[in-house]
Formats: sequence, C-alpha cells, structure tokens
Amino acid sequence: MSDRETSPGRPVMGRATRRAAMGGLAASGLAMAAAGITRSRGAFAQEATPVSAADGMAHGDAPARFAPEPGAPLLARKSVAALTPQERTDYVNAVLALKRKPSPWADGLSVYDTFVMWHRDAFGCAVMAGHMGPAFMPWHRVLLRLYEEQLRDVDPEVTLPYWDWTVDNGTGAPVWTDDFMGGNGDPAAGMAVTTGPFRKGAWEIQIFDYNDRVRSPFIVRGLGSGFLATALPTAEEVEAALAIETYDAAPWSTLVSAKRSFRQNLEGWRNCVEETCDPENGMSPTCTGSHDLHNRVHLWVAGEAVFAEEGPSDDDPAETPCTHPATDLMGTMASNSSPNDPVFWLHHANIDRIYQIWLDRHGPNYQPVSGGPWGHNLNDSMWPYNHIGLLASPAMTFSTEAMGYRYE
Ligand SMILES: [Cu+2]
Repeated sequence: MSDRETSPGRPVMGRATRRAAMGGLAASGLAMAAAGITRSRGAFAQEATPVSAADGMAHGDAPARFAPEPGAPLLARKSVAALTPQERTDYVNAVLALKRKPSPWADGLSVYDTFVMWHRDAFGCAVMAGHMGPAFMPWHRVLLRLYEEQLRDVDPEVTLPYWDWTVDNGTGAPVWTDDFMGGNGDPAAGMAVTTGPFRKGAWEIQIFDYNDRVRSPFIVRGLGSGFLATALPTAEEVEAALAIETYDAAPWSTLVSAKRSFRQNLEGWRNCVEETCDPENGMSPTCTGSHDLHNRVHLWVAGEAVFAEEGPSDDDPAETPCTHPATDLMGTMASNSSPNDPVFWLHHANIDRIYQIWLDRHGPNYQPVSGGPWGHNLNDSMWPYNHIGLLASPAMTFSTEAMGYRYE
C-alpha cells in the first residue's frame, strides 16, 4: 500500500529499521516471490517456492474441496461485537493452540506460522498470488477458510469472527479488549502490544518479512496514529466500492482505476502509476492517492507513519502533494507477514463479507476469465493451495455457502 513514492533506483526504505517491513504489505509486498525462492525455510523450501505459470493447472474436473460435508450445517461467522464472553475466550484459545500445533505442511513451523509464511510469500514478484490483482478476494477467502478449519480442528465450536471496522471503529471497540486481541501498542515499550493474550512475551513472532532487519518478536500496533490512516473506512466508502459493477479490469494490477474495478477499490489502491519489482521489497506500486478500505485498515492498526510523500487523490485531483515527517513506527499489520497480528483474520473476514455482498448484488462476474497474471484467471489453480493438494481457483469461491459458511 504505498502512496509513498517508490521510484525505482531509489531505496524505498532509507534506514534498516522496522519501517522496511512496511514496504511489504503496505507498500507492496511483492518482494517475496523472488526472495521466497532462496530463503524459505528448511524442508519446506521446495513447497514454498513460488511456482511457475507452467505449474498452474485449471481445476477443471478436480473435485471441489470446499464443499461442506453433506448435511452439515453452515458455519455462522459472527461480528466480533456479537460474540459472547465464552466465544471470545474459545476463539482466542483456538488461535493460541494453532500457534503451538506443528504444521502438517511445513517442517519446524506451527500451523499458525505456516499461514503467516504463505501470506508473506504470496507477495512475491514471480508469483503475486494474493494481492494487487483480481485474485485478491478469492485467494484470501481460501486462506481464511483453511484457517477456520484448522481452528475447528482444535475446537469444533469455533468459527471465524469478522470485525466491522465501519461500526466498531475506535480504540475502545470490542476487538481491542484484554480478553480478545489486546490493546494498542505501548509507547513506553516501542509500541509493542503489552496487553491481552497476544502481548509481548506471550506471543512470539517467528516469520518475518525478508527485508525486516529488526525482526522484533512481538506485535507492534499504533492504532490510528499513522498519518496515512488516521480514521478507519466508513460505510459510505464501502458502499461506493460495492456500487462498482465491474469486478476488475485490465491490466489486472494496481494500475487500474479504482473507479472501474471493485477489486482495486476494495483492496484500497488509488492512482497508481507504476509497479516495480525489487528482489527484497517485492512489487512496489507507485501511487499518488491515499490508501482506502482494505489497505487503510492495515495501516490504521499498524500506525504506519513512514512514508514522506503523498499526492493528489482520486477524489481531489487538485490536491497539492505534501510532505509529512517520517518516523520509525512500523506496525505488524503493515508488513507482508501481517497475519502475525491475529486481528488480520478478523479484518479479512470483513473484507470477505463485503466480497460476498458484491457477489450477491452483481452476480459471479469475476474477471479475467483468461489473459490475466497467472493465478488470477477464473480457473487458475492458486498458489500455495495447489502445493498442498488443494485445487482452489477463483471460480470456486463465489459462494460462501458452497464453502460451508455464511455471515450473520
Ligand atoms: Cu493479505
């Protein structure tokens, strides 16, 4: 997500501080692909290596793997605000259990950290599997569903809650309590989260962005403290995205106008003019508009306050670019490994809920059918799911109910 300037040849991150990671999710995140090839850990290296286009197989006659068991009741995903105290505790305990449980897919990692690794590596330049393109919503829908099944393996009563940040939009919202996600970062502790079940010392980060030189093993948050995201998105902004009839448009990247692409609008990129790939920082869009919706929520939680330049936005092309002071604050949710902050899942469940509202309103008119980047076409088999024996294409994600759940 970067509306900061990222001209090629000029280091995006001037100093080797935590801010480097910001380049990741926020800025772009794509660095991973190239880096993933050589830096993935251990025995999982082969599996984690982004695959070439040749590996992409259409799911064609592959069995649908997301169909619920016949007769199984649909899982109900509730708003965080509607959870009972017991449900909050059960959810947290299931997350903590996944952080301890050995991964069936990656030697030496926990189940939880495998998801973090996949998300990080999905930003790679070679295979930008899950962001900055049409598969943004389908890719995350599958990730969330797999994650939810893992939670339910630990506790069959648990489902994935969603955080409606248009309503629960303050630092006192139900999501930030000590019995759930914990609170804001502590300025006296380097903005480390020091409250709740995921506090510093109780929740240890294992997966870091490739360009993160600091590698702080704890969650950093600066709720609403970054100049790029002082307020969470509004219901009006969500509605404006939902009103866009076209799912996505060529060139199937951040370079499409947010007025012509529901995906681009909801992902949150504005006025991007160029994408460049750096082996460490990954793909970096150069954008001149503010981050909105999905991107802005990541930045609001993170407290991202690094990038010095912003330009005119879609809404006000005449706005004069201005310069902000840079700081070193760089929160976990702004990195490519943002699932290290468990609020990631609650945020993305809300994005997934909005995706379903769009599908219900406009029909399953996913684009592109073909001609897009590999992994983003209608019937492409998405990475990394195709490496764990799960054939999942965008076309298989058009109905939450077919995937076994619904939103309350
Ligand atoms: Cu993501």
